[in-house]
Amino acid sequence: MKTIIKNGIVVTSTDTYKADLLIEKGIIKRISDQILPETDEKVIDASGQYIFPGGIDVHTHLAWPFQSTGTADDFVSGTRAAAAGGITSIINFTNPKRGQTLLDNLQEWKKKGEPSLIDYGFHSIISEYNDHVLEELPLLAEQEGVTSIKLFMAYKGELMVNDREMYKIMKKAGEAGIITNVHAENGDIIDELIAEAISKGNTDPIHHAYTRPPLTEAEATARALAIAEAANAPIYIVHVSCADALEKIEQAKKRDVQVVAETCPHYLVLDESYLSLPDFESGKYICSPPLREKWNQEYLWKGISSGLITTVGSDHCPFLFNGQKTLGRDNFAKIPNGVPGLEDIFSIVYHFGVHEGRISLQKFVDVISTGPAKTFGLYPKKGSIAIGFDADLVIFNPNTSRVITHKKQYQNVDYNLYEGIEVQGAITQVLSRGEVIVQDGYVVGHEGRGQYLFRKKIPAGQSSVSC
Ligand code: DUC
Ligand code: ZN
Ligand code: ZN
Ligand code: ZN
Repeated sequence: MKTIIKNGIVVTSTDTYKADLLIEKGIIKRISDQILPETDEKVIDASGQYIFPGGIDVHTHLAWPFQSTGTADDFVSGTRAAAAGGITSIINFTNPKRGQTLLDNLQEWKKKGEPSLIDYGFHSIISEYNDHVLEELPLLAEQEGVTSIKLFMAYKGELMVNDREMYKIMKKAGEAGIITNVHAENGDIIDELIAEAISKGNTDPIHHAYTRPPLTEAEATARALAIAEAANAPIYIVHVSCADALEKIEQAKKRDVQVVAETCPHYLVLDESYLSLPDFESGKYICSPPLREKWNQEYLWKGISSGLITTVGSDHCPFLFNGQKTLGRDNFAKIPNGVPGLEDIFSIVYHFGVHEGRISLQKFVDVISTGPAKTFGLYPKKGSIAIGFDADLVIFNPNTSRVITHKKQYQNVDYNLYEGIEVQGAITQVLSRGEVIVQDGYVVGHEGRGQYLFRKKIPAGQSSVSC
């Protein structure tokens, strides 16, 4: 089956130009001023619309057990929401059980991922250090194409590892061509600040932010970067939320630490004031790191523009408001940490970034697709529009607008973080490996069509694959 997309405006991380695309067997075969249908090609008219490479969200927590509960989206609802929102590939976090090997754990997660509508891969979380873990790292990369792992510096007793363990794991990971994602918050200080707050009766959601101040993120970020430097290993700092942490990354870059930085849509657009909303509405906005004072947003956008931040990931970690978030109605420390965002990341970054003039179209494509593809070993198969790439494409009408509401979302959550916000532009069609999976804004792709992403290793001394 061949498809021709006619008259669209192709946007990549380096160019914007008018062209027709020919897709054959899921791959982009030709890009030309004009491609005329010959026989039985399906023709899609994209006049006046942008054609973007599909979004690649490398930070999702579908089907993720956490804090005595679990996230509300599984791989069906989550990837359906992703597709609707212009995301054609995700990399989800695993969560190992105590005593389980990484490889056994991965098999369980690959099984969970099978019903996905879009392509999916995994970062293996390591929360329990032992020598077996070190032996398994090269096998993960070689046999399974898992070329990224994740370590936590917070959530003691559940996920946190110590500095020595981080050093050993990161060193071995680097040697195996694996990049280490790090959740950088000083868990020990945070746990003590939480205990102090609770003992004083400070239980409202705003105390979530006060007990995780920017210094706890900046300190952990600097420490993680020092560990990566000592281990001579690549490091990916997830969900950078504030200027203080970004400054540590900038300093490390100057020392040639192999660091890549990510921020999330909620840090770019929402702020700490949401944690003081009445009637426990604030509970909806609890994530870690917490939403920050508004002035930080400008630094994050500038970080994107300057190339200090090369990825925006959703950190989609959805919990229902009724029944999950409300567990912490009387005690902020019991509110599950996490917010939904997979369905909105593409539109939110486009609207507040491109439409409102903070970043260029090229930067948008870079942080939503090309950057993550390069960092996580998916390039040059995914992450751009060029001959030989998978035809993962988003057809986007910039001349319309829509209002975000949970009433029209596919995410399995009873609220939307961006409820009522009018965003410019609308996703009209999404193609995944040449197959139309979103038509006129509605998901038509079927469950189980997603493919497992076996990813390339990160070459020694680098923090991403560039070719
Ligand atoms: N932060 C969240 O908000 N949720 C999942 C884990 C994390 O680091
Ligand atoms: Zn995290
Ligand atoms: Zn996360
Ligand atoms: Zn506007």
